[in-house]
Amino acid sequence: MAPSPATLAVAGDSPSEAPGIRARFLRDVLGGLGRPRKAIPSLWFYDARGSELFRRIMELEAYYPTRIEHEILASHAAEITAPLDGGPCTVVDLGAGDGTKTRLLLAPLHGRCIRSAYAPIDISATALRDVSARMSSLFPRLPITPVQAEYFDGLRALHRPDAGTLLVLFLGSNIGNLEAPEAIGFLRTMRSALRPGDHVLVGFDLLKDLPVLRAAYDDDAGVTAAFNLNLLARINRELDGDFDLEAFEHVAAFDPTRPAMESWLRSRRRQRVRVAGHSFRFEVGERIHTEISCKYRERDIDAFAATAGFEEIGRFRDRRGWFVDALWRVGER
Ligand code: AVJ
Repeated sequence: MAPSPATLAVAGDSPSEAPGIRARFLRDVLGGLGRPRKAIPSLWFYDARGSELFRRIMELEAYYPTRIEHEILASHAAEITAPLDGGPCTVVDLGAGDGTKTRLLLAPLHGRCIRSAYAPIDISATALRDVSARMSSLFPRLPITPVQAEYFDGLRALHRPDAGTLLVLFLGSNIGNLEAPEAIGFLRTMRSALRPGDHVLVGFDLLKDLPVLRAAYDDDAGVTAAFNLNLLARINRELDGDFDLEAFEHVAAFDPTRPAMESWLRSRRRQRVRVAGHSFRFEVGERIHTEISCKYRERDIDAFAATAGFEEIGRFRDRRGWFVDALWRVGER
């Protein structure tokens, strides 16, 4: 069946996001700023501007994960896709981003599987539209069903009856934005939505020298700082906020106990900020927690697979051992 351009329609096909998404953004921001330890979940970074800034982060010399994972996928695409042996298959892409890495895997699958399809899932309507348009020009006969959703909600998209075997991609160490218990819960939920024979490819950024980690999350060009601060600009734009962007600064630090890189926005002065009619006070130096990016040891990956009930069938690394893509399979029950 020829794919129609209608498959490119996304919830919120205007520059703004879907209405339900705005309500959740508002709830997370009011709830997060009302807590004694202020925090806003990192998924809200990705509006159109935030997705663009993240694309620029991925081009930075200092931000190694994208480049390295790209190398890993480029050299192992055939091995990674070999277990999906010719029947109908759907590639589900959690946090699809711009799809540069995904296309490396779609190319061999699309050539070999009888019917292959692509289901990108992303919180950003703009990113989804772009990745869908890009994939449909690269693979004109590939059916594409974009879903605008958070990761957890996106898993519901896995319940489609006719998708064939699934290859779920959770690349880029996106899993690192979840604290370990959350990550395990997420993988378990994913596992229960999958069927025997389905596969999952998960990217894990490994623990490494601190200067390398620090440079990746606080680059000299200030792109990561702009990415973090855009969260406040987005609140101003979408939630009628009055954050003074000059009055906050980007802070990134390593927490050895998790271990993880974490990001905050720190208030440079004592101030009061209004969001959607609500008022929040900041002391000098008070911080809003905005992101956790967990860093893994190889044994953490074993533990994740075992706890979530996957069988590992391959582990792919770069030469320096900085990043791992783990290929897991759902066994017969
Ligand atoms: C897209 C979540 C994997 O945590 O490394 C990059 C986002 N934040 N620089 C990461 C990010 C700051 C990135 N992930």
